Amino acid sequence: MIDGKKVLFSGMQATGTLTIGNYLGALQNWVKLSDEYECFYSVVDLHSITVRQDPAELRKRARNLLTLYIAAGLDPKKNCIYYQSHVSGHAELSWILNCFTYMGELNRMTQFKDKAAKHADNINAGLFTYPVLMAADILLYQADVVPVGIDQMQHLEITRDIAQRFNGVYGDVFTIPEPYVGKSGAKIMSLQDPAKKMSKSDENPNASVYLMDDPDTIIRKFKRAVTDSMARIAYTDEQPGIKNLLDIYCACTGKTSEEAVKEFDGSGYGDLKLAVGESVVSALKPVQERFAELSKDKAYIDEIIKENADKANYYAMKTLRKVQKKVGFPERIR
Ligand code: ATP
Ligand code: LTN
Repeated sequence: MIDGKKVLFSGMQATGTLTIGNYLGALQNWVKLSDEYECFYSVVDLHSITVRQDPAELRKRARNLLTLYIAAGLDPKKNCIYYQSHVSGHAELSWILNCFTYMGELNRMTQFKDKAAKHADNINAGLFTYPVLMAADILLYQADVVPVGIDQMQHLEITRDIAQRFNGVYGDVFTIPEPYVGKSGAKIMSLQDPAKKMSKSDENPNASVYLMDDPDTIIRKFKRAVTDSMARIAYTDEQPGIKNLLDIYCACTGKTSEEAVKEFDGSGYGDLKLAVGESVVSALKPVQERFAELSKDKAYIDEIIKENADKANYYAMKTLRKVQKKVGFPERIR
């Protein structure tokens, strides 16, 4: 609890251009929850280097991502929006938690298996212990809730296991966090292969709609979306392409899948694709406009970066000092 409010933590990697999967599955929910909780939203740049990055590119993308958090509607005076690398507590707590995490647990992580297969030439130890750093992110702020897409549930479970194990030894040190997954948009699929998650690192640009895509590109990508030959619009697993389009539509408009199915009763796939494309264009328009405005204001963004790093450090240190004491590190002499 901070000032009587429950705490929320979430983060995203600056590993590419955000897709509507990131927006509808995570960022949009962050904005919805931001009044109710004391929020920490991090640009998790320590996580990003588990895959090789070009330094100048990473710096640029990290700044764009931080700006995008604000453009999406998060008020940086109320929400702590900051770079993970500006708070050394993340790495320090991560080390300690590494000593409370089993190899066997990490071996089961599907994201590790996927990423290791994708980057076979660089299966580094950071990639393997990535979930421990994520646990440190969350536990450092004593977060009660963590809004994420479905793909991150396994990492939330291991976070809870690590926290419970630590608490079992040292008493109630960490708050046990709950995941928050939105009703629609929790798993947006690729437009070219609805069996695959839409991902910012997909090589096929038609598979993903990027947050910064212009309206014509968005409509074109939806027109090309892979569907089926069943010629009916229903929300069912038998029609994953159509289901995905309906999911996107619902996440953009706030409608339920029943309402959407009723609305498109009797329509052709072409009409559906166009309507979904248009709903995405209007959902993204304000974000794109604010992003363009904010990007011009260097001094404002710099001030946010500084202020919020200080705030994050303050809360992070509180937990870190407590943990260091619990595990038996000597007290600091002032
Ligand atoms: P990468 O392709 O680099 O692995 P990614 O697109 O999967 O990246 P992340 O940075 O891993 O994105 O995820 C940021 C947030 O967006 C997480 O909360 C994640 O659950 C959510 N997210 C990512 N992809 C989707 C998706 N297709 N549908 C819904 N949520 C998603
Ligand atoms: N692993 C997450 C990003 C992430 C995160 C976090 C999300 C790192 N630390 C803490 C929630 C809470 C991903 O989206 N790939």
